[in-house]
Amino acid sequence: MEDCIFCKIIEGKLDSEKIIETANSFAFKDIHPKAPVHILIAPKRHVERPELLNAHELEDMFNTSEEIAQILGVKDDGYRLVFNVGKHAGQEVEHVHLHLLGGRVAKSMF
Ligand code: DGP
Repeated sequence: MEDCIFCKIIEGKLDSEKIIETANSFAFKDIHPKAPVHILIAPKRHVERPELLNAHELEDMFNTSEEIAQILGVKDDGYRLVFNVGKHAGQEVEHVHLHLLGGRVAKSMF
């Protein structure tokens, strides 16, 4: 999608610190990290809500998350995976993305 910042990153038109790219996903460092490890995993296709992801994209995003956790050394201690959906969740970018946060003990969300 033309005016989508994440589509531009995925297409290489905007710089990012890429971690991994697979057939369906593109993973890169969050520009405003909220944890020592903060990676965004986005589907390559422009999808605006998680329920519109297809099974291949979902499987790929979760497999990619696990691979990133392994590569960046947070798998054993654990990490958080978060989708922000809509305004009350503070979603800023309308191209679905999974946040992977790790590298420190997370505060309880509840
Ligand atoms: P969300 O609130 O779930 O929509 O998260 C959007 C995240 O995207 C936010 O943590 C900051 C990050 N972000 C926004 N613009 C850019 C960018 O141009 N490059 C990178 N690497 N991250 C971005």
